[in-house]
Amino acid sequence: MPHRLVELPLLRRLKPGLHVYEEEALNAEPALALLDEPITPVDSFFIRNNGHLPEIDEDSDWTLTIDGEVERPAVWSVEGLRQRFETVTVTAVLECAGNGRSQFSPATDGLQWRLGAVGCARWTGVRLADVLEHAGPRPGAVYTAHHAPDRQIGKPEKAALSRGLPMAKAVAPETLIAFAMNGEPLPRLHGGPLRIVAPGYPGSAWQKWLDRITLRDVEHDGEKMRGTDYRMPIRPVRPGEPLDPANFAVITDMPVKSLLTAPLDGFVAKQGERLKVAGFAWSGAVPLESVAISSDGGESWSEVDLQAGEGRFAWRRFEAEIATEQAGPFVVMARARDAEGNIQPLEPLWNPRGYCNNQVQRVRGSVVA
Ligand SMILES: Nc1nc2c(c(=O)[nH]1)N[C@H]1C(S)=C(S)[C@@H](COP(=O)(O)O)O[C@H]1N2
Ligand SMILES: [Mo]
Repeated sequence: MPHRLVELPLLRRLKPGLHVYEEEALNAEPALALLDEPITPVDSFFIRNNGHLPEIDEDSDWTLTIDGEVERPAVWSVEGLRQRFETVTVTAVLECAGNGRSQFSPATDGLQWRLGAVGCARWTGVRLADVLEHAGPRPGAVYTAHHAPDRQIGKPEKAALSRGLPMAKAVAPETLIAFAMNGEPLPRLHGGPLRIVAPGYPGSAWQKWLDRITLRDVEHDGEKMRGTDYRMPIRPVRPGEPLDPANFAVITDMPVKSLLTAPLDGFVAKQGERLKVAGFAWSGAVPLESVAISSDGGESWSEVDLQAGEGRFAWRRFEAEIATEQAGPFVVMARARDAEGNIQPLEPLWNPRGYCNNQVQRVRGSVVA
């Protein structure tokens, strides 16, 4: 059965709680109330596409080609990968580099994501390292290039996205070619039958509908891999300043961050009752260390207990209760810190394309007598 573009009514049925930004390049994010679970259900998971959804026939016809700087190029079927290589499951946060972009001032180009372009799922597949080892990378191989059949809107000759990984991340044990999500076959909307899982890297590195991996002897320069795309300035850039792509580097690591999933913006609490606060924290390459919350506008912070979470790349839950002594406006904030002392900033670190906003979230509500 050929896979047609997803019809909006179908999406609304599959993922009823998502706010749809764009239909042609389907982009949608959940309300934060839907993210209040350690493992994000597929029907609450955000969707990010740079182009049309590809038309895919049966999974059984799918092949993955390995070529470029390798001794033994190969073509794998999904079944072939499953039979030849060990199956592993990694629980990991997938976050779009543009998550939180709507909070930048001045506004930057790009989808104006609120805070929901993130989720944590169990990803099952084979290690990219094993598949590459089988092909025998040549000494000159420094970067992978990932390819998929989705095309840009109005430009069918152009790939929607073709990104890659530095070899060190490609062969890291957590990096997968995944075929399942939360124990189900990987849904088409999330890249089925095969996608890259690159824990700690921005979502853009998690190529969906993966059908070719080419090892390269230079940093990959595919679609959305050049200029300022998914790149951060290596020294601060002021709004309006002319941009020199030489001052930008590929985002290879997402910053430490937390998300409050309770209470929600606009909450009303009763004076004298304790207010339940809950959320999640995660980080990229550097492990998460701690989370503190504040209910006095950041004057004082108190550390909360972090639940274990499912391994190094999963998000970790925190729950706390805070006193509501005075009636009036009430703001809850959470701030995560990683093991190298990096801490969420109180204001976003502006950059021209609006990436990696890990500013402290402020949930605003009120306490009533
Ligand atoms: N082939 C392909 N893969 C892709 C993309 C895309 O447009 N095409 N978007 C990337 C981006 S920017 C993100 S944030 C994630 C989103 O994954 P999801 O839609 O499963 O949430 O997919 C990545 N993989
Ligand atoms: Mo993204």
